[in-house]
Amino acid sequence: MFTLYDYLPSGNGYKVRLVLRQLELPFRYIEIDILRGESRSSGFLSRNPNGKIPTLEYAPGAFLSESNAIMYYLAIDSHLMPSDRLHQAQVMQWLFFEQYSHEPYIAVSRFLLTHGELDDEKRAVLMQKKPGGEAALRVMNQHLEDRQYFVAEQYTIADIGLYAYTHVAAEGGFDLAHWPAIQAWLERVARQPLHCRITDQF
Ligand SMILES: N[C@@H](CCC(=O)N[C@@H](CS)C(=O)NCC(=O)O)C(=O)O
Repeated sequence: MFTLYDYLPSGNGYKVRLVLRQLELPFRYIEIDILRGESRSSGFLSRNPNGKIPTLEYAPGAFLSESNAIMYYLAIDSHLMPSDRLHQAQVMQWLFFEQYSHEPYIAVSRFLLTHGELDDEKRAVLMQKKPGGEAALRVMNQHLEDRQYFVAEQYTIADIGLYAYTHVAAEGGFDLAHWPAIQAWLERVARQPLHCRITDQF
């Protein structure tokens, strides 16, 4: 059975939880309190030397990290991944977009606003993050204006990867009312069979 090392509020962890649940793969959940430094303990660093959740123990003593790589590993032969080679590459395109052009702005803003006191230093970082986050949302909204899903008109791990932090973007100060195509897509994703919420305990 898989073991997932995770932190419940994490969107990166939520991606993996969603895939495990929607593929009906049983797993053991171990909470790592990143605020208390548990991701930097020697025990955890022996599982992921980069000190980050999510980390999946896919076989006894064998670990995989990076949320999008874990999703790929779990979903490669499933209905969450298209079979066509170009479509698979397009899934990767959106997952790289998520990590480089979306997560560093939207997820980081959410973390700053939901963890600890808001001081001047944090306010300055939030202001720097705003244009990048809005740019990512603009790209997504434009892509979704004439599509149901990101790739091949089917629900894939590209949608899961982007849903994770987009559906809680308001917690990072981003107003999704400006982006109607994103809002409609979020509802579509949330209606998928076996959907779970970021706050659901395992
Ligand atoms: N690129 C990584 C990012 C993982 C990441 O940033 N994890 C954060 C929580 S969302 C973490 O573990 N932080 C604790 C730490 O850095 O000690 C992924 O997609 O999995």
